Amino acid sequence: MKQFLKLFGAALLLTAFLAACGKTQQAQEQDQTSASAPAYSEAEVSAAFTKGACGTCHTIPGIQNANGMIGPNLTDAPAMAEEAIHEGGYSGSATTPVDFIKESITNPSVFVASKCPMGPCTAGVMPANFADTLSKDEVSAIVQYLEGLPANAFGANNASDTTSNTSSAAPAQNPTTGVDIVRDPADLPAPVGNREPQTVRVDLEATEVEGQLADGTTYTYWTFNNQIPAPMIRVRVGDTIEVHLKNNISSIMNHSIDLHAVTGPGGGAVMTQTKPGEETTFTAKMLNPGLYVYHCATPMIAQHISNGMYGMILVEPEGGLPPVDREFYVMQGEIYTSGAFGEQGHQGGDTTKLLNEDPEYFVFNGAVGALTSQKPLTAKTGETVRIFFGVGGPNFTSSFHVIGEIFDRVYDQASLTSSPLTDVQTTLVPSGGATMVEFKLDVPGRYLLVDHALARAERGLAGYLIVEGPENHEIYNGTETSGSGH
Ligand code: HEC
Ligand SMILES: [Cu+2]
Repeated sequence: MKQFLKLFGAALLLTAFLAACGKTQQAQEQDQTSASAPAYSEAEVSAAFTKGACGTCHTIPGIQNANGMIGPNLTDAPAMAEEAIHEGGYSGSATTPVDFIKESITNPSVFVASKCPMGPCTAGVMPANFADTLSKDEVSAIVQYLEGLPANAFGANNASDTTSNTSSAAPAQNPTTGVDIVRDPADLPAPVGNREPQTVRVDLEATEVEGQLADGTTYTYWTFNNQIPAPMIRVRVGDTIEVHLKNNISSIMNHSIDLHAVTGPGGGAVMTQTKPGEETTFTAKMLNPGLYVYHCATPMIAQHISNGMYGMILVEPEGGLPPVDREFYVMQGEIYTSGAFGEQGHQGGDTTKLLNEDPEYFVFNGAVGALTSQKPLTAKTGETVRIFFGVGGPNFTSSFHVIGEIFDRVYDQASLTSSPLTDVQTTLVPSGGATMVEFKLDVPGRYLLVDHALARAERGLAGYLIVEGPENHEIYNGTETSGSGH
C-alpha cells in the first residue's frame, strides 16, 4: 500500500510537471542529454569514474571494473535518491535526484544510504574529498551518467540510447608501464644490538600508485612509502615507537596502521584513520619481542591489505639476535585483479574475487618477477642467511619452503623467545603472521623460494636465492639434466 501511494504520488507529480512544461515524456528525456546539459563521451565518463575509484566500492552498470560491494549498487541511483529525499533521515538540501547524486559525491556527510550489499551502509566510508579531487566537469559527467541509469548504461542494447550515440572518442589508452613498487629483499635496517631502550620515531606515508604488476600489466597499489612490503621497522623490546602516519594528498582513500607488536585496541588503528593530506600520530611501548606484521586497517581492510599495505616490525629481544652473514626481508600477498592472470594493460581490483578468496596473482614483494628477474636474494657459499618472512595475505596461509635447502633453524610463528625448531623442510606461515628462518649455504647455485602450494608459483609466486662460490662435490654431485625449471 505504501509502495502504491509512493508510485501514485510520483505519477501525479510527473503528470503535473509534464503538463506544466507542455512536453511529452520523451521530449523531456531528450532535453536531459542533448540540450540542457553537455553530453559527455564514454571516455570522459569512464575516466571520471576511474579517477574517483568509485568502482572499488560500487557496482555501476556499463563501467569497467565497477563491481565493488561496499557501497550501494548504483544501478538505481535515481530511484534511491528519490526515496532518500522523501523518506527523511537526509539532511542535505537536494530536492531532485540529480542534485542528490551530486551532493552524494561532493558532500557525503549529509546522508546515509540504507542499502549496501553487505548489510546496512556505514556512514563516512564514502570518501569526503571528491569535491577537491574531481573537477566540476568530472562530477557532472558522473552525475549525468548515474541519472540516466539503468536504461542508458554503456553497452546496454538500447537503440534510442542518446548517450552512446555521442561517444565517438576512443577509450583511454591502457598504461602498460607503472612505477617499480618492489622492495629489494636486502633493504632492511641494521641490527639494533645491545643498547638501552629508547623512543624511536617511525615515519610512514600512505600512497596510491600505478605500479608494475607483471610484464605489460599495471595495478593501482596502495602502499606505505611506495614499496611492497612496507619498510621494515626495527626496534628492541622496551622501546617506545612514535608513529607518524601521513596520507598523501593525492590519495582517494583514508588509510591507517595496525601493528601486531602494539598492545592496545586496534594496534594503532583507532588513532590513525588518516584522511588524504593529513597526518596522525600515536606512541606505543614494545612489550613483547618478536617479528610482527603491520598493515592498513581501514575498511574494507582486506582490500587495503591485498592492494599492498603490509610490512613488518622486528622487536629484538634484550641483547639482540645472534649475528648472521646476511638478512633478507620477504613478504607474500595475493592480488585480486579484474582481468584474468596475465591479462595485459591496467587492472582494477575486483572485490567479488576478494570476498570469494579467488586471487589472480600471488606475489613475493608485490609483483610478478620481483624476486626472480628483478631483485633476487644473493649470497655466498659458507654464509649463514636469515630470512624474515611474513604473509600480508590477506587470505592465504603460506607453506614456506626453499627448494634445495633445509632450514637449520625455524623460529616458529616468529616467536623469538622460544628455542627454534631445527632441520625443517617447510614451515607454515599464517596470514598476518611471520617466521624467521636461518640456514647455512654449502652448495652454489640457484635456490627457489616458494609457497609449497605450488599452483601459486604459476600465478607469480617465486623467488631466487642465488648463491656463488666453489662447488662442493662431497655434498652434491652429478651431471645436470635439462628441464628441471630450477
Ligand atoms: C570507499 C568506498 C566508496 C567509494 C570509493 C565511493 N563510494 Fe559512494 N558510497 C559508499 C558508501 C559506503 C555509501 C553509503 C553510505 C554513506 O557513505 O553514507 C555510498 C553512497 C553513495 C551514493 C548514494 C547512494 C544512494 O543511496 O542514493 C552515491 C550516489 C555514491 N555513493 C556515488 C559514488 C561515486 C560517484 C563515487 C566515485 C566518485 C563513489 N561513490 C565512491 C562508498 C564509496
Ligand atoms: Cu589503507
